[in-house]
Amino acid sequence: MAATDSSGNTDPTTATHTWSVEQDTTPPQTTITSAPPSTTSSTSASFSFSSSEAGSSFTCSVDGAPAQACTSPTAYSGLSAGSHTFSVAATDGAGNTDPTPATHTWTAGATTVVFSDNFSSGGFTAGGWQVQATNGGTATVVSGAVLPGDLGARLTSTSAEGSTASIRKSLGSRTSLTLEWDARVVSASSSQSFNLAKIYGSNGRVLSLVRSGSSGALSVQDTATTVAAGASVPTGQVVRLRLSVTNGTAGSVRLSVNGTEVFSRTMNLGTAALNSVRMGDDAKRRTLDYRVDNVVVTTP
Ligand SMILES: [Ca+2]
Ligand SMILES: [Ca+2]
Repeated sequence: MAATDSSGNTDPTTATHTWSVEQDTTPPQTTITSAPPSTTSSTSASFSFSSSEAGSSFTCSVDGAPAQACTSPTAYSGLSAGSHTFSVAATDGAGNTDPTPATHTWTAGATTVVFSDNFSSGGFTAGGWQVQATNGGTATVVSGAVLPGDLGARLTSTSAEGSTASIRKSLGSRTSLTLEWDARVVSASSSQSFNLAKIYGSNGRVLSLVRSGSSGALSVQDTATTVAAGASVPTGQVVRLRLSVTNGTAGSVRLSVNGTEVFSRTMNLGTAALNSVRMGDDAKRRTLDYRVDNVVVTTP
């Protein structure tokens, strides 16, 4: 700084003053203040968090994804079932980022197995199946039904009058259930569709998974409509199917094939409790040889 007097003379010795500011080099500490429980059936999660330094900003990440700016609370939805880790790091006003982000690990989409059968008992009795096989239709447990050397269910029926084969399992009253199984269609009439599985409520059938005889294409049928599922079960192939339903007039139906979701839609499943599943078709005169194994039913 230099002063100039009223005559225009500038002070030849510029006055200087040196000072220092306490520079902030201390990173903030991040704390998660609310998070999901360690195990939950929900596939959504919300987190609240705070910083030891006022005025901090935050970045968040789930499962190691690139961190993104976030504010508290931050919510996630549509998480896959299984273990996830959330991490959040505060950055203070001076740009110091917490080198040890706060983390929370939890299990989303946890389910309870209400029924499973791999048919290793050699029959249908142990699983509590009700067997319907009439007029040349057969329901048997045989080795190699689906996988080589492994016991599974084989359902066959013919074009004969009254011929049918299916197995049905009661499950108690459920609002939501997920039915998974290994399916293999060894042969089926190209001119007939048939039901790979049906789900029932206490007022009757609410949902069918239908396979087209000509193409193997799948469709989902509620009490009123049939919708293409965008997937197929080709003859001879082993396909893991997963059908998740929640009842209601605006119920939820989701279908996965070999672990990939192919169909998700609101459908009318009625309001009655879901109470049983049928593998195979109780319609008659269907010419088919259909195999089923590793049936698992879970609830949220
Ligand atoms: Ca600081
Ligand atoms: Ca088996």
